[in-house]
Amino acid sequence: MGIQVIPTTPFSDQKPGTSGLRKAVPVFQKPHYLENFIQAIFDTIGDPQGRPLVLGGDGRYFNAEAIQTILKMAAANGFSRVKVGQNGILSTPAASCVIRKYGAIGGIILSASHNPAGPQGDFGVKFNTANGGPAPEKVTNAIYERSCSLRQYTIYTAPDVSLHTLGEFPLGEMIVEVIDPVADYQALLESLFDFDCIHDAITGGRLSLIFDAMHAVTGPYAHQILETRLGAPRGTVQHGVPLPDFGGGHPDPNLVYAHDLVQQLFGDDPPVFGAASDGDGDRNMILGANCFVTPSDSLAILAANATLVPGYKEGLAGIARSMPTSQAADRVAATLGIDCYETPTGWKFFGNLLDAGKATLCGEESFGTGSNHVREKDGLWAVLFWLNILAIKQQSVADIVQSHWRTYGRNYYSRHDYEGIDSDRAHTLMTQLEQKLPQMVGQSFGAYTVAIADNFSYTDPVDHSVSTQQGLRLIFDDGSRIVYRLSGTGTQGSTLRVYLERFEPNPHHQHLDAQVALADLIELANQVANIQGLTGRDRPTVIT
Ligand code: VG1
Ligand code: CO
Repeated sequence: MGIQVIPTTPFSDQKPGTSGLRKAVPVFQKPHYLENFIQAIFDTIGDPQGRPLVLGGDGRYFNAEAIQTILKMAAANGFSRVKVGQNGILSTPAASCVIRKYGAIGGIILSASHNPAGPQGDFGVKFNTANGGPAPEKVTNAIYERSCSLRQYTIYTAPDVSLHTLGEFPLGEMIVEVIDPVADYQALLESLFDFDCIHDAITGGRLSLIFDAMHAVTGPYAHQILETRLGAPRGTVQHGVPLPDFGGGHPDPNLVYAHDLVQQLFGDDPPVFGAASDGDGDRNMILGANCFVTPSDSLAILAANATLVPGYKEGLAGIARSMPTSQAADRVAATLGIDCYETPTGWKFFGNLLDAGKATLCGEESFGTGSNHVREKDGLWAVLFWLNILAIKQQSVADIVQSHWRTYGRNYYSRHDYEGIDSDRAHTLMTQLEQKLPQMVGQSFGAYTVAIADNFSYTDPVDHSVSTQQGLRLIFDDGSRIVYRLSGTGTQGSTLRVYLERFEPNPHHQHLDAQVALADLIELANQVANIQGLTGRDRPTVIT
């Protein structure tokens, strides 16, 4: 027992991506790999005394082992207290909530989010700062630099700490505090939404629902909040037992991977509402009877109806969306007379806007929605926001969506992903396309004339930091767009994402299938970037 100093050599591949460091499990299992990255975090965050560190994960394979390693390293690195979720569980938004509530120095969340899990699946480590949000680029860059020069790490040698029982347990000089992963988070949501109104609508039979936890972290949260507190019948929460391999599934709540749920909402006798969340609980998919709400529309609809909900009844300071997210929210912001911010992809870019009080609601097209209540996107928060609106309006999801389109117009939207393509070819595609952009301005392609063609660059309005190369944009003179990005969360090859958007103001033309409505743009996107030629793929792997 005692503190050990372990010599190590740096790994050159510990640069965090869009959302933390994600690698295949066997990479994290390499000797010293996890330890090096954790030491790099600890060396970067400053004095660990006095304020707790928050620790938890989505329960995926390797979560339990990693938690023990991190606890022992925290004890050896001078932390006084670690608040860890019972059995090592904390969803991403719950971790953000706990960091903020208890003034923590920050938190470590173990998750690869929507990536599959298991011995051959993915694992990940995210570091969140004291505001509860993902570390901004200047912090992740500092962690990476530290990881490149690391020569040793320190760890306390002791038996594993049991995380089954709530309470405080010593580990060397440090206290390990095992907390209920749901309680603080539930209390926060209860302060925002009218739980009694939702409860009455559910138990009164006016609001039927199903929630698919995809065998990931939201199971215990959804059981407690939707069934126990809000009175939804047992069985409302499906796939509610978290499994280390997420049941072999892909815990990404979209039309492809949440097919069980989709079948029920589009089948016989569907419930009023259906939703799913991802591996770590920060994403959401919203469905109604025979209706899918795109995440971009969901953000706009929540914004337009926010004052119905107690936590937002005073109105919104502003809305923020990631650049590839559709401009539906911009139209609501314009009507409300509030600012709408356009940030690069990744929740870390919303942190400054939320901290500065410039934005209240934020969203990404990738099934991420959230607000200033925490500094992460929040799956169950979005579900409760919808339930609160439905309980008050007593309309179907489809009616709410269609009447929104009639008022604001419809932004037809779709994302086409080409997953696991050869990295060299993906980079060639992006480079060749970027070279073509300058001469494309002013050119016409059928009905579309290019107004702007660039590589998106963002200057943070709060700290003025600049983030360049955030996605290639073709913006047409009618506001339609094609955006191309390479994913920063994958672990195998490269994933090309193509985002397509077209505005339709005429209510008579708002009921097409998005793939049909966007057919011209899809064709153009493929042609301009020579996707088929360069990737060898004749169609996307996932369409959302
Ligand atoms: C994807 C999404 C992005 C999201 C990120 C993390 O990133 O596009 O919007 O913030 O995943 O989400 P990328 O770089 O692969 O496009 V989560 O729920 O996986 O932490
Ligand atoms: Co996630």
